[in-house]
Amino acid sequence: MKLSDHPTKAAKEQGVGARLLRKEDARHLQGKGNFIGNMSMPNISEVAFLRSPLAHARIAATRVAQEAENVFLRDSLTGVLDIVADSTLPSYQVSAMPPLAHGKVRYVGEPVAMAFAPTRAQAEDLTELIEVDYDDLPVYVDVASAAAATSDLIHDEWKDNVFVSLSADKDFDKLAAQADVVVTRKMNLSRQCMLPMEGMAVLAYWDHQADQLVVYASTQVPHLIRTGIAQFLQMDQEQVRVISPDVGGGFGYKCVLQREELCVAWLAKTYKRPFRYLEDRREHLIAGANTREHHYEMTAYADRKGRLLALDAKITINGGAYSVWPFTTGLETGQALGNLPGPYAFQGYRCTTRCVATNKPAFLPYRGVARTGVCFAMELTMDALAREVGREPWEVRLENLVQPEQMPYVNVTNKHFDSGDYPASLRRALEMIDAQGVRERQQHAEPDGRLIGLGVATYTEQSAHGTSVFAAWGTPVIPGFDQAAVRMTPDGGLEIKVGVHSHGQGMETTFAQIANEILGVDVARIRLVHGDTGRTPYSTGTYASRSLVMSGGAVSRACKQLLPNLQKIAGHLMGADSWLVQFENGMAIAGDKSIPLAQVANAWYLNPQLLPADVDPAGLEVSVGYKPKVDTGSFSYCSQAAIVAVDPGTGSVEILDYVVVEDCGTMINPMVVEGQAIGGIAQGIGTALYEETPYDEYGQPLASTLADYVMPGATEVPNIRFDHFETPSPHTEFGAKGVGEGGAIAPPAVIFGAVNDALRGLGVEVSQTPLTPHRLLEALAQGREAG
Ligand code: MCN
Repeated sequence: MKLSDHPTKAAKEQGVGARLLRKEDARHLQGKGNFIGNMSMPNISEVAFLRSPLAHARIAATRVAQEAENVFLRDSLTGVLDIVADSTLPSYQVSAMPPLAHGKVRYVGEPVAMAFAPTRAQAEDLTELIEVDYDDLPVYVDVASAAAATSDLIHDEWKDNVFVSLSADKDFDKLAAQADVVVTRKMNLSRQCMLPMEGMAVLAYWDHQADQLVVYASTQVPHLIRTGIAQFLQMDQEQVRVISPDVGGGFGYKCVLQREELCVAWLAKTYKRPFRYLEDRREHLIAGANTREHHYEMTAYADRKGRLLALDAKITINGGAYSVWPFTTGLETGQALGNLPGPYAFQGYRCTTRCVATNKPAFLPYRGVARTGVCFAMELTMDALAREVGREPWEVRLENLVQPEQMPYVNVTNKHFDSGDYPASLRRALEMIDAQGVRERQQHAEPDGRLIGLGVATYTEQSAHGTSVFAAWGTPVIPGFDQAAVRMTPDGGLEIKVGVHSHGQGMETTFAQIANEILGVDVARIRLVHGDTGRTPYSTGTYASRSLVMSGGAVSRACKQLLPNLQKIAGHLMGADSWLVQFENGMAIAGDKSIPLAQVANAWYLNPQLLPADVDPAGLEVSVGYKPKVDTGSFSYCSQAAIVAVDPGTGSVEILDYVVVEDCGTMINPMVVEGQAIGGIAQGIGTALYEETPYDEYGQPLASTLADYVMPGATEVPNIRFDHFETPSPHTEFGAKGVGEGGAIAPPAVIFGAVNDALRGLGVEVSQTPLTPHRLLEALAQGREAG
């Protein structure tokens, strides 16, 4: 009998590829999540920080009122080292970030002092008993003034205000000289925040029984946080346990060690009792998560058909005042340099990328990392090139995309594209959005006077980067592998332990689907243990769309490693050859015989007399390490297209339609893949149209509440339509590639492309995010003036 004909086999509902509802949703929908803000603990103190009101100043004197207790300045934090995020990049300058400002302040909102009390309000009152005298220093808000400065540098010991500068030159002069067409453009992405629903949160206490510092942190990377806390508090790592409970979104904000986390850990270590700090929204907007501020000068060299021969780019990133630990400013800088060419096959490339220090909060690696910026710059350059050569924007792209027969393809920056059909994905997106229909519609004026435009973009998403890739960005973190531990319980359930952290990605479901595919255990009977350094294998954590490929790959391998023993025991119990035994729907099946998995597990744990003599004593529990076949990462890719309506009277932009054709290899759960993409696209729409943290010339942030900082809500996110390609990666388990960041990469490129398409008759091009009504009206007015 074939397995598919067996009476116990139901339709495949749970394994790889099933659109399963997320297990974890029930808990959250019923308000049963376990967030740090909801925790209570006897004798807990709440912590508040006094923050700098100035962007750049020396601390001349500090005075603490006599009645002030439990108040701390940098000097009071004995035994704590400054957070030093080092890098192996040769040009990199190290910024030592003290847990509390020392000697000078470098951005508005920088923590200068800390206080604790029974309530947050009382702790905030205590911080007001501290007086600080500041001597103003010149403030560097923009990259040009910061890079030009020769005195009063942001870090006194530096030679200039540049964190790091990288460059590449591959056959540029030779190929640029052959060009018939040269197109130059500038693009700018404004600084913005990251705004997960839950901000930074940390609770630390001393476990007297274990003689251990326990830190609950809202983090994506619990093991790294443990390493960092131990390093900067000068403790042994086994004396520190980090638990990351439910986390209300991370998006990259929570993959670094924050100074507030270090301070709270220090309090718990010092006073041996519980302390907690919860960042409020205003702190988050002013001093927390800052990202995206990129500036581009792009020159494309092409032939008359728009085939790109060479690209010259200058990229400047506003890195803020400090490099964060462990993902330094070198990461964003290296990613920008390496990923700018996108999915295109040109051969001449010259690029300089600088990350400049300014008096703004530290730059953090937001979802998509540098790729949202480089996709914006590259795709707007493609649009400009298409206009220049008089072709449709997609025709020029199809001319330049890496072709399927070229796969696997090593591009001009040595990226190893593993598999896929990039032109087919663009053609499918054009079909779904009805590009020809849009062109016909544009022949006639819209009844409401709005202008219609079509935008397209194709990008690659390097995911699951390997060891060598991270080494190229100078980070000390080595993320090219992961471990998983898998144990069958005596009643046939399964426990999976992983070091990555799921905080919205749905891994409690998708990792269970992987195990179900191999072992046939009901997903409801599989528990994912994550977010606790005391209970899970070491991992650098969740970021860079790495969890499925690395940690999910380890889960797959671990489940496969359980198989021989399971087969041996099951075969013995059924009187069948072990090699015949397969597992499905909670059953072990051999030909027309079957027994429940629970019976097999029970035999191993509780009925040794039933076991075959040669059973492996490793039993039904394994811990397995995994790395993909190559360490260059796997490359997902995607084409997105949108139709927008631009109102030239009000400057508003409405997204009328949005389509996505993505390929992340084999999908474990297509519903989760779509959810990840939709979330990312919503964030990308925010970058494109709404989100900005402006600063005045004194470095004062002008958006400090959600009344001034606009985020897209449900009404600003259109109904997004999908198609999926599934080209397996040759390098990973199941051929899966990462997808978590992808959605956020293309929307600014797509939306600006569409707006510029709508405005093409007016001779206006926009290229600065976010495209607020004000900016759009200004551009239209300039267009009218220019005639
Ligand atoms: N998946 C799948 N099939 C694939 C690829 C992925 O079913 N071929 C599923 C995975 O099993 C997993 C999810 O999609 O459940 C995302 O997997 P992956 O692409 O490996 O990304 P990570 O799990 O490593 O998540 C990190 C990524 C990043 S870098 C950011 S930033 C981000 C993101 O995920 N932050 C998020 N998505 C987020 N989603 C939420 N809700 N909250 C965040 O903070």
